[in-house]
Amino acid sequence: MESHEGLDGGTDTETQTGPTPQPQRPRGAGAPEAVIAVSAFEGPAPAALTDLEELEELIRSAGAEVVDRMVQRRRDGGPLLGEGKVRELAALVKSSGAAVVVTQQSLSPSQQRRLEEGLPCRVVDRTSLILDIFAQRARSREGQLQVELAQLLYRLPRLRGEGVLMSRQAGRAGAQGAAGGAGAGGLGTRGPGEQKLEYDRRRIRERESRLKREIESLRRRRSGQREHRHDRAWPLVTLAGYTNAGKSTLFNALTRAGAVAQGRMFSTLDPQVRQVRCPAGGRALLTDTVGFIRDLPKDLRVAFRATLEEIGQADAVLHVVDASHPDAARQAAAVLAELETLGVAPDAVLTVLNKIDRLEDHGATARLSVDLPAPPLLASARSGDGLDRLGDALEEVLRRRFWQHLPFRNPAPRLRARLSASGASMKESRPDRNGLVTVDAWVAPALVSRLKAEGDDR
Ligand SMILES: Nc1nc2c(ncn2[C@@H]2O[C@H](COP(=O)(O)OP(=O)(O)OP(=O)(O)O)[C@@H](O)[C@H]2O)c(=O)[nH]1
Ligand SMILES: [Mg+2]
Repeated sequence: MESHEGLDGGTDTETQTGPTPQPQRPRGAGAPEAVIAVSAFEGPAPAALTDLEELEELIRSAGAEVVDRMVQRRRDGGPLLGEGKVRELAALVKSSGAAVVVTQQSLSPSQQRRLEEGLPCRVVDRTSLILDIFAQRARSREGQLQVELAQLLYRLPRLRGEGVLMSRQAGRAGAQGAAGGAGAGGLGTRGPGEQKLEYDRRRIRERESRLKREIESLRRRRSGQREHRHDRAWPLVTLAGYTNAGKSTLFNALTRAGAVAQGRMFSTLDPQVRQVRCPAGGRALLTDTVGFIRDLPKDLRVAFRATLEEIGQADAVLHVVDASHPDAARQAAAVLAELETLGVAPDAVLTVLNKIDRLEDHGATARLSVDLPAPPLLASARSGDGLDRLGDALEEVLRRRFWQHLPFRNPAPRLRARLSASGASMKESRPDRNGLVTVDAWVAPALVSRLKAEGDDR
């Protein structure tokens, strides 16, 4: 490819476009939007290429089509893309018929504006792309509120930048829709510049507070339900893992549920809970939840705090890794770091190397170069391979806390009924010489303490 000023010649400069030049095709209505993926990276090139592949996967998951890519090493302290590079990209946009350029790097409002001025298409960064995918997937009330909050948080600082631009534009002919797409389009272009923006900003802040309050009240309701589940005495187990690792498929395999599992990223947003039975009969509640991704946008992290916190409260976490993914080790490391921030104890984590049916060499998974708190389990959620061992291992992790030997002088019918109503599995010994009966129960320690505190007939 032709090189341009300020970008070529140095050993620190790499440019790649490709994979294959796409002939321009007429795109009918309803066809997926054509997108060019762009990365102006710093740091090691192999990681940047893997990140770009992930970006392309995200673009496809958002329902668009990647028609070309541009990878460029960014010069120290230089602009994201130099002028020549922007011109090159503009030509690529025209020849490929792309409607959108998506950048791997986050764009400041001024970077975004500069690119939009130089390109005949919309410009979106990775964060905003992920927010878009979340917006498409959110089904539950809580999920929708969380996504809306994340979008507001993302947009607020950007309004300030646009405010300056819009106030400058206010005196001009005016209503050229901002190229930022839905939501950003038109904001500030119709009114008297800053005043309109101030007004909108205030309303946005009000909306932000309302959303936070509503999310908090839904969270409280859900945590009430969680308490109730504790009443039922079962341990809480959460699936966690990189997006697309196979969490929902494993959830379905373990619970015979019908959770959506698809070969696209972030299929699951709303937590789902089902009962699972461990091999020796102990029961647990299994939660399927939203997937992780490297560099999770901070606005999403804030908005999904409640969902993420729930992972931190689980009695055990099944950390699902797509062992067939070329980037499995980095993905696993990213998830483990996230689990640590959420306060998950290392001995509560069971790592499941999933999709082993796609591996010819199972030994390859053992060489996965990531520090795991415990030896991983190999499984295929699709074929069912390894799920028995997984059940045993899960039971082993939970057994330490949930399998209890409770001595009773006389387990009166009332106590038996309470334990049994709470879902505890019980085995009762015959009374010994002193009339003591031991009840082996699979029951949460919290429930036992409460029964004791309530002065049951123990
Ligand atoms: N070959 C193979 N494919 C699997 C296996 N487990 C899951 N998959 C496929 O991987 C893709 C992603 O599976 P999901 O279960 O949706 O993954 P997830 O982790 O829930 O993904 P998100 O909810 O998007 O974060 C789907 O196409 C599944 O059919 C497996 O053991 N073997
Ligand atoms: Mg899922």
